[in-house]
Amino acid sequence: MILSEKIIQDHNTSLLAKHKLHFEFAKSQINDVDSIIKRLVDFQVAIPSWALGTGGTRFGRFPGGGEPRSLEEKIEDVGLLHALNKTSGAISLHIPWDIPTAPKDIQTLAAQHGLAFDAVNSNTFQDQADQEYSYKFGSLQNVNKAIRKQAVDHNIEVIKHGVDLGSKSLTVWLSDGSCFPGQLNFRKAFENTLESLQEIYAALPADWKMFVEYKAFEPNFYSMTVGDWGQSLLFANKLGEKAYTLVDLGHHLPNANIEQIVSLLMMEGKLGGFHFNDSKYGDDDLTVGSIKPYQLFLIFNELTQGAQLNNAPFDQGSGFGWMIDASHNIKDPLEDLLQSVEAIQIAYAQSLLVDTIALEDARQNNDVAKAQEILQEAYRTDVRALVAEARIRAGASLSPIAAYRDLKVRKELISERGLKTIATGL
Ligand SMILES: [Mn+2]
Repeated sequence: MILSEKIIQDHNTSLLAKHKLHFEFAKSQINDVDSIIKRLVDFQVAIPSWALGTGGTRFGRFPGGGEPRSLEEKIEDVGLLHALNKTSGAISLHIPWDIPTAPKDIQTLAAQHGLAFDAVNSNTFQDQADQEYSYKFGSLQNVNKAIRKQAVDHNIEVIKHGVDLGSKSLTVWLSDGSCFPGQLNFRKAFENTLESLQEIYAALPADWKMFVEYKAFEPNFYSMTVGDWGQSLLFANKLGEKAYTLVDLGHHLPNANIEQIVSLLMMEGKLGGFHFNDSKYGDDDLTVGSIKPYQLFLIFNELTQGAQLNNAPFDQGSGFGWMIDASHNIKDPLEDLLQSVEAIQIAYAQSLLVDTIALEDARQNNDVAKAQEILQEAYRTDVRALVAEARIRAGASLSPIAAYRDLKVRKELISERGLKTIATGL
């Protein structure tokens, strides 16, 4: 299914009058709306191939209808999202779930939908049917050199698939760790992992980056070998200038101060990118901004300020990896992704409203209340009309979810693909 710009424009027509009223009001309240809108138009968030089907929990999975059955259909789904919001212009693939058998054809198809290929992701947290050794006791950390080599070779194969498609980065997330005290020699596990990562790093093309993603717990519940940003940064620093830390919002212990982590990683020039999602308890993979929107704003505030200080804008083409990483149970995945992208845009726009000079002045004078007021003034500003206006100017839908529903996208996907399809992936 393809949503043409004409269909989307026609759908916008009935919503335009109301939008104009909202936008005029926003313009009267907010300075320099055109520059904010331009930055919103330029900002793209990658969609992971595994978020297009219904996720599950260890208790069950309740697939929806019309889920993509192939890489081609996953690209088609991201194409639908991008047609609706013009902000989802990249797809992130997971190997071996999405091995491109005819990479040139896949590249052409993606280009037809206006999509680029974001980071490629390796998978050594599951055993595949055809692999020789099991990752039950870890992959890059494994005490057995042959198992480590198998995992290294897999990562190098993932890089090759990425090269074929025009990706520029590899994301490595390891489930490696231990479940019980005594199981693992922490130091040896770190050293083995470092040696394995160095072998993968050596296979990176010159213009590639490696993102080292961390996670505090799960599936290992006593220790994770890349368990927090400190461990990730340690690996990234030892690996070299092409290695970066990747922050997944759901991969922290409860109440971690993620915005502070972001600030310091940017100071070190080692923030590689983000996996956006939201959570209340653990790695819940809930819709971005659905639980802790103020935290999301504070993170974007650090990103915006860090980018200013580093003189490195983080919109399209900056080399940062911006991605949603979510896969949950009950919503239509495409509606969820539209909501997530919008939440990211809102937080980004609000962060651009912060009076950074006044904030720095308040900090310098230890004016705590003033500093808080400045941030909350930005956070409490309704920027939704700016986000909508950015979509109009980019040729997207004024209201992506309304268009998705009114144009009966899911019904059409079910009629094309069937009711009982299951996307490959988690
Ligand atoms: Mn992630």
